[in-house]
Parts: sequence; C-alpha cells; structure tokens
Amino acid sequence: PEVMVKHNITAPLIVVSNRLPFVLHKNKDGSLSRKASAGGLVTAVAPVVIDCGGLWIGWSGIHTKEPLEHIPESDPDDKAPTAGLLSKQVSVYIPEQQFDDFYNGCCNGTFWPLFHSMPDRAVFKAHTWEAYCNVNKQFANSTLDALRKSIKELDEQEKYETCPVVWIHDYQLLVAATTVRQVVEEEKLRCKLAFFLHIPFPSWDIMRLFPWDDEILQGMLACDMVGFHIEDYCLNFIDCCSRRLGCRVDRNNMLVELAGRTVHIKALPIGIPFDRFVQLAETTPKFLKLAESEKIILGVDRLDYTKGLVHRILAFERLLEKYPEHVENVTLLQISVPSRTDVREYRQLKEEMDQLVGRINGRFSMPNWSPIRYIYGGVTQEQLAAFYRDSAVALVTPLRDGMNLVAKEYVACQIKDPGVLILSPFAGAGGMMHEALVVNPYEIDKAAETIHRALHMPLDEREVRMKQLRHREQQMDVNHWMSSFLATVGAVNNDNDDDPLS
Ligand code: GDG
Repeated sequence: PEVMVKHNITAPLIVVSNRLPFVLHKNKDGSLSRKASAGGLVTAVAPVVIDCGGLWIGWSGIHTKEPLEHIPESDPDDKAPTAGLLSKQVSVYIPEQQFDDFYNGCCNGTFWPLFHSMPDRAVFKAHTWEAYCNVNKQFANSTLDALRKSIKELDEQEKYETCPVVWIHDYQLLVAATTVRQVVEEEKLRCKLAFFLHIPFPSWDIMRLFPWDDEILQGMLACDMVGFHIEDYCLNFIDCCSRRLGCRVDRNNMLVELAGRTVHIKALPIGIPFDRFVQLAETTPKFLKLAESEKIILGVDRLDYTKGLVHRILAFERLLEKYPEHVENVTLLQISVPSRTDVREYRQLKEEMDQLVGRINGRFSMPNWSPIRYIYGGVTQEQLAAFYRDSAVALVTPLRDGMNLVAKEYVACQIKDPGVLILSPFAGAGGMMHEALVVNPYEIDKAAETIHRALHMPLDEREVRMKQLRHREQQMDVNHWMSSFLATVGAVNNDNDDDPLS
C-alpha cells in the first residue's frame, strides 16, 4: 500500500489492539473469509507497519476452539489499502468464556461507563477484573514473542542503533504494558513502549471508585509515552498519578515519574482521512429523495448511551412543538449502528429508542411525512458520505465522547451549500471545532432553539464557519495524527540517564 505518513522509523513498529484490522466471516461451508477494516486509524497506521517491517497484534474477532494458526487470505476483490497486511498479523487466542468476562464484563461493563464519567452504570466485579488482567497478559505475551522475533531479524549494527516501538491501543489493554515492561527489563530487550487511549480519561474523583485503580495507572505508566486526545484527559491522568500513586509530576511539561522512570504524556487529537471523505462526497450519487423544501437533520452513532441519543430525539420533538413551521419540512435521519448487544444496558437503550421514535412518529406523522427516519443498522461508507453531504444540519450531541469522528467527517463532506454542525462541548472534538454551534445536550429547550437557529442560518455565515472547520480538519487529518505520534515517540529518550523532572 501507498505510505501516506512521512516517517523516519527504521525500527519495527508493533501495534497492539483488541481487534485485528479486519473482519472475519464464517462461510456456509465452515471456512473463513476476511475483509479489511476501512476505519481511518487502520488506513493511516497499517501502511507504516508494513513499511517498517512491523506487526499488528490483536484478536481475530471470532471464537475458535484452538488458537487460530492461519489467518485466512483476504478476499481478492478487497481493494482496501490494508488488505495486504496478511503476513504482518498475529492473532491472540482468548477462550470464549474468558472473553465474555473480559470484553462484555470488564471492558464494556466497567471501564466504558467509568471512563465516560457515568459510574452509576459501571459494575465492579473481582472475577471480570481478573479475566481482564489474564487477557491483558495473553496480549503481552504475544507482543513479547513478536518483539523478540523482530529483534532477532535485525542485523548486529541495527540491534544497537534501532529501537523497536510497541504501540498499545485503548481501554481494553490498560495493563498489558505491565507484563511487557517487566519482561523487557528482565531480558534487556531494546524497545520503546507507547499507549494511546481513544476514550476520555476521567477525573480522580471518578477513577478512585474503581477498586484496582492503582494497577490501571501503573499499567499505563509502564509505557514511555502515553497519549490522549486532548489536554484535559492528560491533566486528569497526571492528577491521578500524583494523588493515587504519589508520583512526582510536572504538569507544564506533562511528565510523570514512577520508580525512577520518566513517562511523557501528550495530547494527540485524532483526525479523519479527510481527502477520502471529500472524494466520496464528490463522487457518490444522491441517495435521499427529498421534497423541494425538505431539510434533513442527521445523526450517526453507534447505539451507545454515551452518545446522547435519547436527549437528541427529545430535543427534536421540542423543536417540532416549539416551532411548528418545521412540521412537514424537516426530517431527522438517525443512523444507529448496533453495538455491544450482549450487554444489558445496550439492549435496554435499544428498547427505549424504539419506543421513543415510535411515540414521536405517531404523534407528528402526516400521510406524506414522518418526522424521524430511524435506521437501526449500518450503511456503506459511500452512503454515509452522501448523507453527510446532503444534510442541512448534523447533530453530534454526545453526553461524553473521547473525540468523535462523525463531527469531522460531516464537515469534510460539506463540499457545496454547506450545512451546520451542532456539537456537544462534552466531545473531545468540542474543544477544537470552535465554529460549530455548541449546545449542552442536557438542555433540551436550548438544543431545540439551536437546531432552529441552524435551520435558518444564512448562507454566508454557514460558509464562513464551514470554511474554517474544514481547513482545520484537513490540516489535522489522521495522517497528521500518525506522524505526530511517531515524532513524539521518536523524541522520547527512554534511557532515563537524565532527569527531566529535576
Ligand atoms: C471511539 C471513541 C473516538 C458510524 N456509522 C457507520 C459508520 N460509522 C463510523 C463513522 C466513524 C466511526 O464509525 C465512529 O467513530 P466515533 O469517533 O464517532 O465513535 P466511537 O466508535 O465511539 O470511537 C471516539 C474514536 O474512538 C477514535 O479515537 O473519536 O470518541 O469513542 O468513523 O464514520 N461507518 C459506516 N457505516 C455506518 O453506518 N461505514
């Protein structure tokens, strides 16, 4: 694949994430086929992994009785830039029972709500935490095997000059680095360890509710560098390290010291493959059949309680009550992608949404118009780009969100007659996309007023706002994020001979 990210990485980059960058399907005859993931992260990171002779370590996405020895070949028609990753992937084996406690239990039943500052939804159980630690150890062992192998393949000179980078992702793997660090030190393996968290990092007040919070912090601090989307999350993390572990910290330079080692903390706001979305918006035909004056308000989310879907639908109902001029002229198109359906909270939310949408459609529908078009399911990326392009307003109103890529993708697709982005300040993106209309999703009345304002915003104001929003996202796209990460890791000196904190 074409390497979009300029980098001076000469050593292998080993990426570790819960899922490998493809989706596996079981065919009718029992055989497996795979399709590369098209997410922005994968398309930015995978070519670098291939280019520098690295590896990607993760779970294959399906349960097998035995460890999966051979990952199936990619579909020959698969044109994704990551389809050629085949020989560069290592599948981690997780027995099915342990997976349930690890993934549905600890990851999505505990850490997801806790890190999104919704502790009432979090369940703390010793056995799911134990499964989490075990699974993290399995990931660490696969990573160590890959690291030893990568080092062996280097020639004598390279062994002294290069330093492989291990990059661990997200809340499923918060303590994997503990084991990696321990073994790396025992065996004196040269490498740098880095971590990136894709969700928010909560304040100390929330974090301390988790009974084993010290082990989480130590796991993250086992790395040389820890990245978050925004500075607020960095400062929350530093605060936890100082108050819970008593670490020496430097908030100005974002450094934390643990047991004589200095850990660099950095805000690295993720971006999207901007040019790809522009291209999709330019080339995809219209899917929506709209009446002359009809306007679409768009919502796109995984069906997740953090995304503020219920509040959003209520705000739309209030809009129709308060400003009846929009009845028959405005439609809310809500795409809700099924997510984590094995977790009770998610099944309950699905029920709640079904009822709410049904009630509002029953209340306002006319023979030739319904207020809400609700899709419970996914659409193709082409369709998504066309929906973004053809919507007058995007409602991105999470109650809490690490960054939120939908807001960024919407602005990328505003290639002509730009629409208006309405954004929650509680998304990481809210801190940077200043030209959006900002609304607190809990304020239903205010949200309705803001939608009304967006629907009436004159063209020149829409153009000024959108131009600035698009410029920023084009500059700070996913390739920029990847190269900032590589530059930051490259600059980290993990010999720790000097003491940057003194
Ligand atoms: C986590 C953090 C952070 C959605 N529906 C369809 C579809 N999508 C794609 C979007 C977008 C992605 O899914 C969703 O990304 P978000 O950022 O909005 O949300 P999370 O899934 O919660 O992601 C988040 C992110 O990690 C990255 O660090 O921003 O805060 O929670 O790219 O386009 N794609 C297709 N059909 C759909 O129906 N093809």
